[in-house]
Amino acid sequence: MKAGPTAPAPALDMLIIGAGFAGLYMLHKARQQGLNAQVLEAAAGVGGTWFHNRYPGARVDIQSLEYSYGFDEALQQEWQWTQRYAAQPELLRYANHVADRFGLRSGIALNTAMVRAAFDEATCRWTVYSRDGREWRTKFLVMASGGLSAPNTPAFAGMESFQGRVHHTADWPHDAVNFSGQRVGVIGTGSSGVQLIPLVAQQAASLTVFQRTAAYCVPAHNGPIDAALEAQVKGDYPGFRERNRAMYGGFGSLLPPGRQSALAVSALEREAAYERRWQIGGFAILAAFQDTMRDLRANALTAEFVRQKIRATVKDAATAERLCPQQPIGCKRLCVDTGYYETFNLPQVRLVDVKAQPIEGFTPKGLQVQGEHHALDAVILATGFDAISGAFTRLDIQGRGGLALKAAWRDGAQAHLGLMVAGFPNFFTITGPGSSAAFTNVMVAIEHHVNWIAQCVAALRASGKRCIEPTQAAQTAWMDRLQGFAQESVFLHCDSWYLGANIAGKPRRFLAMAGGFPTYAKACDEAARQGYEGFVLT
Ligand code: NA7
Repeated sequence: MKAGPTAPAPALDMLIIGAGFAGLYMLHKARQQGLNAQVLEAAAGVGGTWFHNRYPGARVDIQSLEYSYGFDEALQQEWQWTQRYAAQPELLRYANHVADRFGLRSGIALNTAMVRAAFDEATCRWTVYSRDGREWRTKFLVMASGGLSAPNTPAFAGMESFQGRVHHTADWPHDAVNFSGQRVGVIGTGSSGVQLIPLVAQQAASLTVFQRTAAYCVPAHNGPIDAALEAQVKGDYPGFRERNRAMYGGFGSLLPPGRQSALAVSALEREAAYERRWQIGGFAILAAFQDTMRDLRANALTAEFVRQKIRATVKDAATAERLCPQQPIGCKRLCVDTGYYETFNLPQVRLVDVKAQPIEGFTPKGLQVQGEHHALDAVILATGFDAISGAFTRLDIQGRGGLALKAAWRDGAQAHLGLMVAGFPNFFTITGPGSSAAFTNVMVAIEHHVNWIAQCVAALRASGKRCIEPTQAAQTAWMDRLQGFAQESVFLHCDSWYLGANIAGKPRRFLAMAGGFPTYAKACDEAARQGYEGFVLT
C-alpha cells in the first residue's frame, strides 16, 4: 500500500518502532500518560521475536510465570500459561491478547518498516520514514526494535546456487515446514539450533549438524505448569515480581542463589549442589555458587560437571567429546534444552565440527566442508543475530548535525545507561546497547526501560523543556563502567554475541551491562532522581 504525497502530518508525541513486548507496553504506557503515540511494525503482526521465530521447538528459556508482564494485576492473574516454559505459539497468543486487552491495535501500523529517521535541531523533532515512502514527525522516538531481531546470515559462498530450501530460524515460514524424508543440514548450535535439532531429527531422513562452537546445554524439564506453584505465585504476584527484580537476572527468586564459593566446599557437596540444580533445570545451575560467573576456577568446576553429563548421555565417545564445550560455562548464553544431547545417539544424526575448518560453501546440491560434500535437501541457518546493536545499525538514523548513528558507533555501540545516545536527542532505546537486558529476564528489563522513559518524558514536560540527551562524558563513563563489570566476570573469555564476536567485521566491544539488574536499575533511577544527572535538558 503506497500513500501519495500528503501535507506534513502533525507531530506525534511519541513514535515507537516495533510491536514486540517492548513496543506494546511502551504504547500502553504512553497512552496512559496522555501522549499521542503510534507504533510502526515491519511485520504483519504483533509479537516481535515470537512472531518471527516460528521454528520447531521455539520456546522461552525463562519460566513463563516470570517471563511475562507484571504491570497489570488483572492480566497476570487471569492469563493462564499451559507450560512451565511456553512455546512460541502460546507466547504469540499472549502478545496478541495484550494488544487486544489494552486496545493497542488502533495505534499500531503493521507492515510498516522504518528505514530512516532524521533529527531536526530547530524544532527538536524527528522525522521518520518508512520503506513505502510515508513519513511521521514526532517529539520522541523510541526504538523498541529488539536486541535479538536482526538475523545474522553469514555470507556463505555459493548459497544462491543451492537448489534446496534454506530457512533462517529467525525468519521461519508461517506454514509448517515438513522435513519428512529429507536430508537436512543445520548450521549453528546456539539456543535456536539446540531447540530445533531434536524435533527436526525426528522428521528428517538424515540430519547433519554443523557445529562451530559446542554449547553448554542444561535440561528444561519442561512440562505442564505446576498448579501449586502457579497458585503460590498468583497468591502474591506483585511480591513475586518485586523479589525477582531484586535478583541479578530479574528472575529466579524461587530458588535463592548459593552464597558459598564453589572452591570452599568439598567435591561431594559441590556435586550435590550441581546435581540438585541440574534436576530443577534451566539457568539454576549457574547460581549454585556465588563465584561461578566471576572466577574461572569456580566456573571450570561447573563446566566439568556439565561435560560429564554430556559424556554420560552421548554413546559415541568421539561425538561426545566434540559436543563438550571448552569455553567457560555461561560465557555464551546457556542453552536450555529438551533432548538435545540424546539426539546424537540416533543413527540418522551426524555431528560435523566446522571450527578448525570452516564451511567452504554451498554447492547446488549441498554443503562443502573440509573437502567432503554433504548432499542436502534443506539447510537451516540457526546462525543467530547481529545482537543488541544490529537492529539500529541496519537503519539510517541521523542525529544532531546529521550525525549518522552508524558513524557514531563505528568503534562499537554506546548508549548512556542503555537508554539514550549522545548526539541523538529525544531518542530512546529499549533493551539496547549498555543496558542489562541481555542478562536480565527481558520482560523485567522492558518494563523497567519503558517506565524510565515514560517518567523521563513526563519530567521533561513538567520542566517546560523540550529536548533531552546524555552528555558524551556521562555516556563514556557508563560504557567504561560496563567494561569494568565485564572484566569482573567470565564474560570476556569467549567469543559471544554480547561482544559482537559472532559477526564478521563488528567491533569487539562488550555491549551488555553485566553488573546485575538491581545495580543497573539503581544507576538509572539515581540519574533520574538527581534531575537527570548526566543529561542535558534544553
Ligand atoms: P546464537 O546463540 O548466536 O547461535 C548461533 C550459532 O550459529 C552459533 O553456534 C554460531 O557459532 C553459529 N554460527 C554463526 N555463524 C556461523 C558460521 N559462519 N559457520 C558456522 N556456524 C556459525 O543464536 P541463536 O539464535 O541460537 O540464539 C540467540 C539467542 O536467542 C540466545 O542466546 C538466547 O538468548 C535466545 P559460534 O558460537 O559463533 O561459533
